[in-house]
Amino acid sequence: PDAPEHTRTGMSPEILKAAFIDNLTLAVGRPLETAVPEDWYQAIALSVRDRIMQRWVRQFEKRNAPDVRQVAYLSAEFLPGPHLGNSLLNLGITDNAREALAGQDLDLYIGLEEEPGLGNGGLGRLAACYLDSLATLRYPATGYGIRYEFGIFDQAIKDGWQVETTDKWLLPGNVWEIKRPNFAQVVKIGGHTETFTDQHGAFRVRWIPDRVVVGVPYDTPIVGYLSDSCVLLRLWSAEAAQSFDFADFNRGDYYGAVEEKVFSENISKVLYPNDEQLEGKRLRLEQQYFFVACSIKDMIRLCLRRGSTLERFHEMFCVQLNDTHPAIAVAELMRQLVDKYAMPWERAWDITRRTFSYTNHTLLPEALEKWPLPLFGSVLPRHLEIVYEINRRFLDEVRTRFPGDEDKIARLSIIDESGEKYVRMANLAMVGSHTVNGVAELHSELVKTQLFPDFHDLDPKRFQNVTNGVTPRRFLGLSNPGLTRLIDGCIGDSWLSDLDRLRELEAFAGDAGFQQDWMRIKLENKSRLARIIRDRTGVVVDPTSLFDIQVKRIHEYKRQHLNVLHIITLYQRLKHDPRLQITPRTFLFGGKAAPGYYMAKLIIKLINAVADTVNQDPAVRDLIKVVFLPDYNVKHAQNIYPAADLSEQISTAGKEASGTGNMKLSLNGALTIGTLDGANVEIREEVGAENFFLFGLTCEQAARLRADGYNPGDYCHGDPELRGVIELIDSGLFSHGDRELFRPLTAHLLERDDYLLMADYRPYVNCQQQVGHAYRDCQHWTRMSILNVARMGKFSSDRAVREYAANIWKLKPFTPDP
Ligand code: 26R
Repeated sequence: PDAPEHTRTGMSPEILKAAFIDNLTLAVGRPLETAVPEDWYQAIALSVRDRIMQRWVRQFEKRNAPDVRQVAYLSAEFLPGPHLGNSLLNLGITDNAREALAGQDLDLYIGLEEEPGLGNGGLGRLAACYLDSLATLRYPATGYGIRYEFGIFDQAIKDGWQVETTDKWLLPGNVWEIKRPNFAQVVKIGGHTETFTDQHGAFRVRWIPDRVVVGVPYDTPIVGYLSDSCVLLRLWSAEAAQSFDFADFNRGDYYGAVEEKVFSENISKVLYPNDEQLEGKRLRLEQQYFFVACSIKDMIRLCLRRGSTLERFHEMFCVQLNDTHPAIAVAELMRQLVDKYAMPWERAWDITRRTFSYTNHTLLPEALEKWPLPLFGSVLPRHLEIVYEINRRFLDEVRTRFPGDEDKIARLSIIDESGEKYVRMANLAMVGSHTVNGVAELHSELVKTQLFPDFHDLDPKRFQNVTNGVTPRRFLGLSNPGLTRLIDGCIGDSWLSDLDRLRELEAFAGDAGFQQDWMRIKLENKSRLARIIRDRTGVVVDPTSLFDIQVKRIHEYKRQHLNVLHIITLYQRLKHDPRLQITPRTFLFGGKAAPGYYMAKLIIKLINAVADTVNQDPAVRDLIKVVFLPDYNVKHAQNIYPAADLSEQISTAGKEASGTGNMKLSLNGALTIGTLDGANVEIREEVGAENFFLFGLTCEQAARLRADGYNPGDYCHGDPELRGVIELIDSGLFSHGDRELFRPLTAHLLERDDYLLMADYRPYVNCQQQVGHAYRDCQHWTRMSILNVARMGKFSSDRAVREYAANIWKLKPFTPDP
């Protein structure tokens, strides 16, 4: 007979109940009678952690076997979202936990968790989706990053403006992480280099830093969906080398000693909330180097512990660079191999090139990282020398292939010497990687032709595409239980780990009964969101209206203000014709603006100003409601996606690398109104042009328009309705008579309009009219919604991770236990 289940590992409702109570009393330290919901959350989370830890430890031998290659995913950002709900789902014990809690509200407890907001948006969330898929597919993997004490700021709206407050996610404690002081690493910063001759008479370099900090890893194992497999998220926290500098202390300089501690700990203090420009921030460079150095040293330690030599480093580890933020890893691995382990340069370079691959996530020129040379040299003096040597050898090679083409050499160089000198991190990542990939087909083409054409000429085979994907576990299974149950009842439950099976839903797209159920669930989800909107903003919205949703970072290129122009257009029409019938809509916005990005903040103010005016005006007859939901994050996103009817993906073509919100919304049955940008192109291909609302310039047309001399004013003056909208904003109607408040925005649109809103306005508004019309045909809309979900299989992060593993990492999954 089976051994009885252990309280710390068993999965049955009875055992879980015992575990919760054990943890409540013995770990949280609360008697049953006085426990508050926060105590229950802790007790349940600790019980879940036990079960994850058991799987993690069980896999230990396999993971450390000498022939196992693993991927290290280096990312300055991870946005995992709250862990408890997802871990219960992945362990397959949500129902058992509910039963164990007989009568108590598990969802309440799940909702109490503070999420680790250790990322800005798409890039960090993608990393988290990939960890979920890596674990689910049983690949050996570690996500390496920074344990920021303060993640992305919390956003509040005051008088329509964004107000930032610090994110104190660690305040209530974090049960999911385990501190590993024994694996701490020492990191050097600043100082100078010296040369010396070693005992074999070889010429060597040593780096004398002017300060050192200690990186302490905190580990969070991430369990896969019904896979019994885990991956590790290892985040580094900066600590002072000694908590007291005793020399200073003995001299009586107590404050001086403590100051040093504060200085060191600054490195992992806060996430930079910028997702476009960042001018030479020393601390940011220190952050990047800090986590990269810790991670590379950790890999070297693991490599040596397994009895391997560093000659085989690239056989033990493949390292994925998530954008250029960790690109300094190329120089750091070279430094370790050459300086510390005395490896010949050529050998070290070969290993380095076989180790790294690089993912590009943005084409925006202002988001390409470059460091002023003096700054780079003062933080990383030895790395600067190494970068120069890498560059010298690389450019020598280029010169033999393209003799005399000094322009080309200047463009390829890792050092930008056109004016003030800079280190170009993208060029360093390119030169140091065996593969570079974009994140959607269109984007990957543009990476070849627009961003790195010279590198592409040099070596086209290095360029790949891996279209992004999202985890269906969190973004459908967890966040949309109603739809999940309906799909399970229809095609079984295997789709959650094999998303292509959703295609079996196509057969039911025209089934009247199924459509009814589909609509009922969407309405329930919308009613839930309507309650959240009322509770958080005071605005009352009608759940039967069309929920038109744009949630993402606020950026001019994402064109939230184009959406606003459409809202004002409808408003203007309703004012002119008091009996006009339009499809009732709720416009919902969510997203944060970088604190220093003035235009983005003004767009938030505009949305709220229009909301205030429109929501109050009796002439609107409640036909349109506008809502800005503050503090958009993973937790809120999980309530929003399931309630969406329409997904706004309206960036200027050629600007959005991929987008992933587009996938999550469509996966939840929203139809997309969008441009041919990023992954929209592939979403439309998959769902069918007839189930997608397309508008706007293509990226080629946009380029041609700009080249031919774009004059936004012409569009405005040629379109009376558009002119009316701009004039309405300028009239002060939305700003209590202040005619100047939004002038920077309207003036920019009329005079420069970098993102071509004026050109795309009329096609957008017309397309929106078709949307409104289509929504009135409930059955047809529902059919399109079902088909959207049925055809989302491609956009699972499982598919994306398999592609990385097969084409870039050459990685094999663990074989399941017999
Ligand atoms: C250099 C620093 C200021 C910085 C620049 C850019 C910091 C952060 C970013 C964020 C970028 C790299 C980002 O998040 N890009 C997004 O990546 C997603 C995942 O691939 C894409 O879906 C999305 O289109 C892209 O904007």
